[in-house]
Amino acid sequence: MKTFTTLVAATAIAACALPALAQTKPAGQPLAAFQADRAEQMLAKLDANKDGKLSKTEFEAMRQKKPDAAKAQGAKAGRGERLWGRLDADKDGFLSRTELQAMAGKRFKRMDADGDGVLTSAERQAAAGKAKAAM
Ligand SMILES: [Ca+2]
Ligand SMILES: [Ca+2]
Repeated sequence: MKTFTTLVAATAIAACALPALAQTKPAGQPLAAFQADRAEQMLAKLDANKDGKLSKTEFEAMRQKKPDAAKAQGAKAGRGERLWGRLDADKDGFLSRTELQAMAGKRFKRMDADGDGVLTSAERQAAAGKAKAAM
């Protein structure tokens, strides 16, 4: 019986060790994954003509659909223009996947409270709470 108990204990230890090994990736979402996800989500939602990039019209459609979000960002006359100017880095009149990822990266840095390059669910919730408070 003693042997059995030892065996169970050893198995339990091994079972605990496994998830620890799998955790070479920290809990939460790393920057690159966040950027890729965001860009894909925005394209999936906003790229009306499915050309893989956002035209200004497609991008503005989002802002008009979400007036609260635009307000939270402090939308004023001309703000959309300046925002677009910053986002369209190569000034081709479209937001490419790369440009959307750059935008997501900036957002990530604002949300990553402890700056460790990983967005935890707590940091996401805090950011969501702030957005609500701004409204
Ligand atoms: Ca561009
Ligand atoms: Ca973090």
